[in-house]
Amino acid sequence: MKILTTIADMRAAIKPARESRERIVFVPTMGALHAGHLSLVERAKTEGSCIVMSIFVNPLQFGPSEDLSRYPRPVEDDERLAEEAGVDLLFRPSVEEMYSSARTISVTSGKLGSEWEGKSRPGHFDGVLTVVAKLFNIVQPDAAIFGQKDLQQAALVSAMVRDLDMPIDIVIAPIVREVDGLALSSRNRYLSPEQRKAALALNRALNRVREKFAEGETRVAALENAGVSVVAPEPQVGLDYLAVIDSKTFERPTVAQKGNSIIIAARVGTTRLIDNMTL
Ligand code: PAJ
Repeated sequence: MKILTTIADMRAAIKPARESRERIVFVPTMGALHAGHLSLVERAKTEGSCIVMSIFVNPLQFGPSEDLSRYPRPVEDDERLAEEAGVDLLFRPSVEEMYSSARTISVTSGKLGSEWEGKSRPGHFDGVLTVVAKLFNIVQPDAAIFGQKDLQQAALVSAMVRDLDMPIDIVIAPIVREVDGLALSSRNRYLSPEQRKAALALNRALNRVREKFAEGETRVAALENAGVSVVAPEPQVGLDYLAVIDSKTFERPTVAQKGNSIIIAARVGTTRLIDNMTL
């Protein structure tokens, strides 16, 4: 595995693969790699032969009171995990390399970017799309893999590629969970053992909504109430939102249908967690 820290080196390293018409598949991450990230690499290997991963903790997508400075950066573990997973090129630029002081242009994420996660984290998705657009321009992959874990992010990246005519296939890979159901996240390492247990309420709430739907309940408000009633008794869990939405538009229907998504966001202590499931 080659590790590149400058844009020029990254472009030079990818050139031979492009010239020999290898299919280049890209997995963008912020590091603190876990089995969820590594599942994206596995998926990437089924899509192409040259696998590029980026590790960049993107300051643009963190709010002023968010966890940018404490976000985990286990550099050596990440390099080892990426190499073992089969990454060919690892792009790990500095903030200065990615953002020149002259920078004035950014991508705006539109209406969808200001709802749900975007409402709770103003500017977050503009930051995500700006860095993803930059990374796409640097790597110029044929395909890129994103996790369903960040459902709204995946929808927005797909919309950006469509609306800005970027010739990149976006692949969405399923959520990897712990055996007890907790969705893997780099932020799980902030949780104390007690909070870790409380965090399972997110998954339980999603499952409860799914069960209700399977039993024949289709009224969205009733489904959402069933989910909220699972989280409400947990003193450690502060619910931000739980909603049944159309998986493409992220709008709430009044009557739920198969294929809709249940999305949830909650704070456990100071850690914000998100999860989702398909009905
Ligand atoms: P990060 O949170 O590191 O996630 C990188 C990728 O891994 C995303 O596509 C995310 O959806 C996926 N992922 C995270 N947890 C997962 C899980 N449990 N199962 C499957 N996939 C999972 O998302 C970002 O970084 C950033 O916003 C980024 C796109 C890199 C832009 O900065």
